Amino acid sequence: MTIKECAEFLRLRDDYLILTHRKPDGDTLGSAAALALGLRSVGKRAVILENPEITPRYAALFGGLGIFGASDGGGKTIVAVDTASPKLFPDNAKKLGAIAALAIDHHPSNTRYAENLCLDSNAAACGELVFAVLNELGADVGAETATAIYIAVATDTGCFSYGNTTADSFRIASETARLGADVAELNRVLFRAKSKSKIALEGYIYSNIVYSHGGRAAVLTIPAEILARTAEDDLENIAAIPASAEGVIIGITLRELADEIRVSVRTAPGCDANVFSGRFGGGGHAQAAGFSIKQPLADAQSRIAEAVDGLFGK
Ligand SMILES: [Mn+2]
Repeated sequence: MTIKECAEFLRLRDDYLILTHRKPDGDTLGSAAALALGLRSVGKRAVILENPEITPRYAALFGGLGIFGASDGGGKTIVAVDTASPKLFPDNAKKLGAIAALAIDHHPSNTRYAENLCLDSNAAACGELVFAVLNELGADVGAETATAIYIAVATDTGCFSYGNTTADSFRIASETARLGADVAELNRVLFRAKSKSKIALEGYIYSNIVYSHGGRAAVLTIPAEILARTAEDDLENIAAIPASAEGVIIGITLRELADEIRVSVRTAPGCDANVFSGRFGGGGHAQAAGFSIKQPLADAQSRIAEAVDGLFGK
């Protein structure tokens, strides 16, 4: 459905329960917070289902808004934001996600699990769509809502530096600044402030990237023992590091978790991360995608090496 139809849908219903995806990032949380606050501003009831995986940094940014809570979903209109597939909901949201009335999303890989879908894969962030929907709805966008939208757009664009950044991203950011988002402070918290454990992790990353295929591929493996002394917050955006090396077309980051190898893929234009990840049952965006492999690390590494051979030749 279009932005207009999405706003009309929201105008007709009430009692919203908003779902975010697992490993919640700034976009899913910012989109949910802005949607909840915007709906409340037009007299609707709206809560966000508590996400057990929210990290301390985002809990500090969003926790004080009073919009997170528990619910069994009974009688609620369930809306999912920034979530491409029902597999991506945290455990407490899986049942509810399966009966979602609406999904607002910007992932081309969206599996159309919700009854209604408002999708624009040209949007850099789901938050851009939520902002448009709220404007269409005539919602009162105050400083808190503007802040949530800014967090969504700024984090999904890597502070307006990734290839997905558009004129709309800047326009929306500009509007949120006018509406009261403290852009300088948010940028400091989101992009410059680092824990000492994050700096230590970056030290490991910068000395352990393995290049191949004439420097066009960069693979980073973060083994379990390094992850054990790393906070979840520290891992945000680290997948961008291997791909940031000059000349790299595809940067792949493997994280050795207890039960699987989680893989993040970042690519330069012309190399499709969504297609690459799709071969392993994952997906995402053209320049940023991911997947999981439930095999030992060495097997995952060799399967990925084979797939990279497939891109560039041996
Ligand atoms: Mn997103």
